Amino acid sequence: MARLDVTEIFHGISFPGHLHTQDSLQLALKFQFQETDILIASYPKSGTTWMQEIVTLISSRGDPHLSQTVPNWTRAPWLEQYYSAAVMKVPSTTPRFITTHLPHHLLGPALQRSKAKVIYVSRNPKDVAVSFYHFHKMAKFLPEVDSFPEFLTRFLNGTLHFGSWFDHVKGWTSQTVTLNLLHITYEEMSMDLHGTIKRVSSFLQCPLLEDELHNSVKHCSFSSMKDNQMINYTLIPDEIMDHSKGYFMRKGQIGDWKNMFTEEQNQYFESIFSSKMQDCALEFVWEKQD
Ligand code: PPS
Repeated sequence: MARLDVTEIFHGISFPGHLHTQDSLQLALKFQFQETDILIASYPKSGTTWMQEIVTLISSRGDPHLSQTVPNWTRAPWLEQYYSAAVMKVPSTTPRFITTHLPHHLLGPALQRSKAKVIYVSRNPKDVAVSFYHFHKMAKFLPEVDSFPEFLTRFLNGTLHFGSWFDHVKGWTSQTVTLNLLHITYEEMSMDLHGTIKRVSSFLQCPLLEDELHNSVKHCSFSSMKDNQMINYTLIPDEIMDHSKGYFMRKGQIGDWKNMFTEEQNQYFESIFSSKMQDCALEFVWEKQD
């Protein structure tokens, strides 16, 4: 399945045809969630892979064997991608880890009928935009990008692949009452990984002993994950991800947007952000705090 230049438009949102078909997207909306399922939902570049590693290590009680032998897309497949039906045998007696980049307005109806645990991961959108821009340069299944200003405009008006960041974040985070949902931010993971893993493990009803927690923290660090072939995407051939153009595990920092945004771009961003987020009380961490 190459289809590197194919775009699937589904409910008005573009998805890379390399990983999605109309059928796979449609099937995701009809997915029968089980009470034991654990769903990681996120807009791309928000810390998805990091959370996949965290839930793997929690379920393995800090033992890295699974995370070092099975690729993340097999451990926690994306529900809407074409291969997921084959990976997820239903029904399952053990908890299934599932990932999605779909917005809540598409996946919500399927989840409404279940008690599945949802972990929503968000990240400050300036860093998301920068990370996504760099990822477009290496991922050959995403459209070619020209300049950063043009990319930023498309990010802000919601016309990039995977749709609008604003709709995604507002849609999912407004569901803390209707769904069994835990909202975790990239910045929390970055500033307090130990505390975050503890929170996630208690949400998953899998509390860890201190040494299990310590091992989980160790194997979820940026340097550990950057060296782990099962999570750093180096298993993907250059024809699909051009590793000479950058790394998936790129910088892993809060506030990298400051190295990219001009003052003018920042003002433009702020004006769109404040108008689109006026109905939302979420607060974001924009730079590393000492
Ligand atoms: S994707 O393509 O949607 O699955 O990408 P996603 O995993 O959501 O986001 C990738 C960014 O997360 C960073 N990352 C980490 N940062 C710090 N520590 C750890 N352990 C970690 N794991 C992943 C990764 O480097 C990407 O961010 P940038 O800013 O590009 O470095």
